[in-house]
Amino acid sequence: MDRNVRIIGVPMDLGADRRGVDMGPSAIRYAGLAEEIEGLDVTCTDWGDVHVPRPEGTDPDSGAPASGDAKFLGETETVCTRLAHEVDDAVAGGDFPLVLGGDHSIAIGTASGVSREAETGFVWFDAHGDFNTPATTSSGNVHGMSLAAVLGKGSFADTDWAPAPNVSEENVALVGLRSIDEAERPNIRDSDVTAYSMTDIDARGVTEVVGEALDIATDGTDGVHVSLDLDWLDPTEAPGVGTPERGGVSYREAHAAMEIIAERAAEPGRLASMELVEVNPILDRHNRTAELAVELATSALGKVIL
Ligand code: HAR
Ligand code: MN
Ligand code: MN
Ligand code: MN
Repeated sequence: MDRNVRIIGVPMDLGADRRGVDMGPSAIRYAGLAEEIEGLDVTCTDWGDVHVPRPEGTDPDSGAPASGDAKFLGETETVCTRLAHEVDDAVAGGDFPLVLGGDHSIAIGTASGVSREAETGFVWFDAHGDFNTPATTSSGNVHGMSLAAVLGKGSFADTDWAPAPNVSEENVALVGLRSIDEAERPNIRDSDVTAYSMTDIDARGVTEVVGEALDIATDGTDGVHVSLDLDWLDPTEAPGVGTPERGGVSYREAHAAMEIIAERAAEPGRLASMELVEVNPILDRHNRTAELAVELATSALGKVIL
């Protein structure tokens, strides 16, 4: 990594049903994130946390009428607008933003901040598509809609905060899918994103799939944002997530993917930003999912075995 890493925590859980993911930033810091990054001879500054309102005393129906069935949309807008500002600030200051969630709804803020001045491709590692809209969601949870929001799908198109300024669908690749809602599937199929399921990884191997995902995300863009939902991994490796899904990638496959990202970071379509989301220490065993998040982040930032 050729830039100072700026850590930005977002203790957000309003986009998900299970409380505990708001403690993700603390758990990831406690797992030694800053120390491990400095061990790579990369400087690192912890910028603290973006303020997130508490769900107690807030109204889940805020943000209506345009929100349809999206809970806490007003608060999500507030948090994502703050985060977008912080990420934009980091990029403008020549730093590399490393954002710690929090649930995956925060990707709306990261995307908007990182793409403010630059065409940005996305590689979205996830078991889920996060492609629901307020019209198709069955849960009302914004973390299941965040990629659709970034791309201005459905009623998100009518908002001025959700669609990212410089992200094209053609430059978005999802990797590792295995849980898509019935009503969500056509949203993905009718879009121009490229979606790789676990079946693709089974057939072609993680190296080839991630290499192709990076080709898509770097094609004509200034940089790539890596959004890493820890439920991308198999729950045997990452038990501390709110919505675990069997059949995810292994520990080695996840490392291989991050190492490919690190290799590409030196190229012109370089790594622009990264986020680690959905870590839930309450559901975890001895903080191992947060430790895994730290290991994967350092791999993506250039850690090698020899
Ligand atoms: N698809 C389901 C929904 O919309 C579950 C989605 C989300 N879980 C996540 N996001 N962790 O990746 O509610
Ligand atoms: Mn500022
Ligand atoms: Mn997700
Ligand atoms: Mn997920």
